[in-house]
Amino acid sequence: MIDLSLYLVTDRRLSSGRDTVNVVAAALRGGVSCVQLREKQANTREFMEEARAVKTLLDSLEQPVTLIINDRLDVAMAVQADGVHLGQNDMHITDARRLVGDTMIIGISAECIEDALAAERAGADYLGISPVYTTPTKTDTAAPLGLSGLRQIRQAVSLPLVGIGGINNENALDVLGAGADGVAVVSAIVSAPCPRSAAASLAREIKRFKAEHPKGMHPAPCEY
Ligand code: TZP
Ligand code: MG
Repeated sequence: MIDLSLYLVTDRRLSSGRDTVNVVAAALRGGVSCVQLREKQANTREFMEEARAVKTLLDSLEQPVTLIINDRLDVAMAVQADGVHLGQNDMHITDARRLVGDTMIIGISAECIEDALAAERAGADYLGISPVYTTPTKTDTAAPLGLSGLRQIRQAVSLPLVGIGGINNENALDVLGAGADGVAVVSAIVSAPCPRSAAASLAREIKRFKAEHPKGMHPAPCEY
């Protein structure tokens, strides 16, 4: 089972020249529960090498941490990652399922209720609700959904949800309060002077929130 609580998404451009594998190692020490390797610059061979190195790192942990590969099902399959994350312009989930069946976690980015409902119907394992807040990290996004948009999606689908976009220490608990099962962050961890302590303080707050709300914040589904 994937633990979406604190979902790290990597970005080498925002890592202040630090190596992605080292940033991931530090974030793991801080307590991230899931790692998505997102490589928009690397060529396929570099992506493969990095994915293998991160997989080796995750496999060496006492407590397994899920590895998700962004965009590239072929890379995910080749390194035996746990899953792949697909956006609305990536391979369709139906085609991905045809290739990997239920052996792999498939996460889908949803920017509106319709995306979320379609992904749920198509058999997604979780949704990345994007973007919750404005973010400079990804420029080709829809308008921010805000907490109300996130809440509406929470009410429309029963899949696990992770919010992404502009999430940091200041607003992470609001995102959980609106019904997300976890928060996905890029810059709040990879650009932090100390990715370990940035992850640790987010993880601490999230753990506290979850202890106070053991059933999560799942309002009853409504009719659409
Ligand atoms: N998908 C939707 S928003 C986003 C991605 C990859 C970037 C989020 O980055 P940050 O730095 O956590 O706002
Ligand atoms: Mg994509």
